[in-house]
Amino acid sequence: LGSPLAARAPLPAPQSAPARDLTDQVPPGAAIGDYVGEDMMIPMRDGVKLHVQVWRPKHAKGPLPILLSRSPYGFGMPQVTRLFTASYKELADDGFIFVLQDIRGRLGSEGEFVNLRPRKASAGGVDESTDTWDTIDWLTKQLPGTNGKAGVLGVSYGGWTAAMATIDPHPALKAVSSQASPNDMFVGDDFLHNGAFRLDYAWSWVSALESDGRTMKVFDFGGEKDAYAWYLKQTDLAMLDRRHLGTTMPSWQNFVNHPSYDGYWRAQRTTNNMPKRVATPNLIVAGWYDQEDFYGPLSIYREQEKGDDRGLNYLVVGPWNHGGWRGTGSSYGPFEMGGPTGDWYRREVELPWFRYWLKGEGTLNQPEALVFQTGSNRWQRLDSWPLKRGTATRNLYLRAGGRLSFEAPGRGEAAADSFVSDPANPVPYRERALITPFLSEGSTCANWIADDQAPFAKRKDVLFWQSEPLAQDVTISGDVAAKLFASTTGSDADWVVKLVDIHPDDAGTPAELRGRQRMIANDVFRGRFRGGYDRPKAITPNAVLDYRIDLHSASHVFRKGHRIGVQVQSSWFPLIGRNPQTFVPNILRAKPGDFRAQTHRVYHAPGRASAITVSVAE
Ligand code: PG9
Repeated sequence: LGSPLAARAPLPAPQSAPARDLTDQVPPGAAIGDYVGEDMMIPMRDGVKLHVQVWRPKHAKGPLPILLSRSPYGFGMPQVTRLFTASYKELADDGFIFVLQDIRGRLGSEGEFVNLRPRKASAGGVDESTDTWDTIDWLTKQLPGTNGKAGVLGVSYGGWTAAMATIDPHPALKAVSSQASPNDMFVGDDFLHNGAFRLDYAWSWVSALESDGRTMKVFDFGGEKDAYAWYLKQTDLAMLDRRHLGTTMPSWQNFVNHPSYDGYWRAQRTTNNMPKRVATPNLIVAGWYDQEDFYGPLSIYREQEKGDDRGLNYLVVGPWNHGGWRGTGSSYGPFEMGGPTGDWYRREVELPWFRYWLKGEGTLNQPEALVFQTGSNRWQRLDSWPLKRGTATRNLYLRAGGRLSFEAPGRGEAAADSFVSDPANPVPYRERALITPFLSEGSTCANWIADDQAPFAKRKDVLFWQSEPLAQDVTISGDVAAKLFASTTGSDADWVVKLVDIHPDDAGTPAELRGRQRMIANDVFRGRFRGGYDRPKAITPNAVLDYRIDLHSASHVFRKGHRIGVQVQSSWFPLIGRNPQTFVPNILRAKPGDFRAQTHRVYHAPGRASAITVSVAE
């Protein structure tokens, strides 16, 4: 294909991945600042005991509320120290009784771990909500020094357990904050996006959690540093666990056995389990650059909002990657955010939230949606998300000659652009993707969305459109979607769409940003699911079909002098496992011979006008 990336960028210096301390017991006499810790085992209704660390201030002036975090990853002392001295510092300084719990089947807890354990099937059953109920019940009755109130807080898996805590909540549960919680693993979170398998992440995560009983074990890639090279060598993905680990892993085999949207995925969808009428105050937190769970929090907010007649469902979206609000949050990659947004959020939003609901202190000055506008670097206090008024839906049309315009294509304009998508040479998602075992600290993988997208626009297997330099600022606020009219010579295809903000390439722009293409919205859609995620179907070769691809939402100002750009491609490796481009019933079982190069076309003619739909502030 003559890819300009064929001469691949040199590997950055190898990163050290310090081993995490996964010992989960509190050492005797452990103290962190004013906090002292101890281990306890709490009985659940089925007799299984779950391990918790309880940390309380030595010099508490009176009874304190409980803040519970529930996780499958374990709480080693270095992590706990970091919690109290950094990421939970504001809460810790104010004074709470922190309870850190290993969920069922993990580390010090008994029982069986089930990844994203669905809601109990029968009255006597257990799930994460019953385990939370039993934990809060025991703590409020047995633990001295509590004020009888509890909150649940966590990020990602921990955010999901916070969301699940709202199901049949314990009367002592007064508020939660579900942060970066996944909602639907098939549609948009960690493991698949619109049915396209997130290969690199899924393998790293499942092998870390499910290859060594209750503890974490980072997969050994045998010294390979280049993720693109390692995953390209892996054929027959259904057998990856048996081949590399000599065993099967439940989640991996579930991915293999549920190639389309069935009861397995439906039962896991968080909002299918959460109460239809919101009864527990929930501060839902999301990051615009969340590389793992961006769909989750925004879709949970939106669906819960339908049953929020009591006004208990709130949204915060900041300029952060996954969990970035637990750090300083001053920048993301080379993009400065105008101040320490993470510190500000923890001090001014999260702490008042829990003080108000759990201690009855302060006032709740929380807008319905607190949304950071990127590009202008300002927080907006909004009555709704997305906005109900003040924006107009407009199409950014993909035009002939690589032009992007708010004007629709006219008659006589060239009808389509095409490219050859070759699974033997998929488009990388980073110029040089490093192997990033799950939990390897200091990895840059968490920042990949900040990467300059300009090098990819030069590839022959990436279509690229750009606007003229903007005569004035263009502000978008709300949903972003792609409508593609497209065809393939094959019988299946992935469609990846990226919306980018292109910085001017001039002396007035800081060197690092010159000509840089900043990602504003993106996603992938697996063509076979055009008729529904539960109805995979071969694509008729050469048929022009329309695809609607959810690019989620954005709040961004494209500055005067910048250009708006769009890239379309059909692979994104190894972020997304390759589509063989020949329809096979199960892509994880595809054989090397199924992977074929195909020609893909994107149309931009009247009646077949491909476009990106945005909400432009009026
Ligand atoms: N994104 C991670 C995850 C959440 C839920 C299930 C699987 C993975 C996490 O960071 O916890």
